[in-house]
Amino acid sequence: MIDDFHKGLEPASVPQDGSDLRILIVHTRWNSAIVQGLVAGAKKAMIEQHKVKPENIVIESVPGAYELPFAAKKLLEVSQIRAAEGASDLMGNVNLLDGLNLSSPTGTTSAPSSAKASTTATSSAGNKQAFDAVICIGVLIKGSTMHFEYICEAVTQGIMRVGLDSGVPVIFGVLTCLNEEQALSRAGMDKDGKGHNHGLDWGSGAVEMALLKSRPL
Ligand code: DLZ
Repeated sequence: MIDDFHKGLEPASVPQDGSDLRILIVHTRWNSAIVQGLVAGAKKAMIEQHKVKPENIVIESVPGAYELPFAAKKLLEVSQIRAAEGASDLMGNVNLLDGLNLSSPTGTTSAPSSAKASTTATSSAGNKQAFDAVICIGVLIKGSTMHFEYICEAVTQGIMRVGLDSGVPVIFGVLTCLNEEQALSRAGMDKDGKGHNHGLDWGSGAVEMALLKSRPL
């Protein structure tokens, strides 16, 4: 047994200051209770460990894990257009969004009322800073058919593609579990309390990767 064993992600060697970052979380409504625990973990790490401002964390929801890559791509694009619009405003130029009918700063993804409220609250200030990182959060639990394998493969590839194509880090916050007990343990929600909330690691990972993206080399 290793004495100083650290469960989950070992902290970075230098503090990761996220106070200037804007982070998007896209989560599923499948397996909602466990997903909410993971979302809470990601937010906790970003706010308490990395000083990300709560109003700079935007939360959107999608139906299931299969929809995560599309939503991440779409919302990233919208945030980048909004940021360009902000820069254009500052220069006194023509509005780049004229004719584009984008109704909200975070796009048009439908969400349940609870998730929508938090999205509106965080985005209504008209923040035009593009997202510095995205965290896609979901829980896939194996059933009795091949469905699980196909969705896992598609989501994994899709999330990686969004990150590589956009140049914005996209964290793979998707648990792929054989049963519900495994998922509960990896969300730190197991009965015996031995589990670890992987959402904490995803929050820290998002900050670290966002800072890496903009680090002068
Ligand atoms: C259909 C389905 C199944 C069987 N299981 C899950 C799951 O465990 N976790 C999850 O996030 N989504 C699941 N889905 C829904 C798919 O991800 C997707 O929403 C639908 O196939 C519609 O595209």
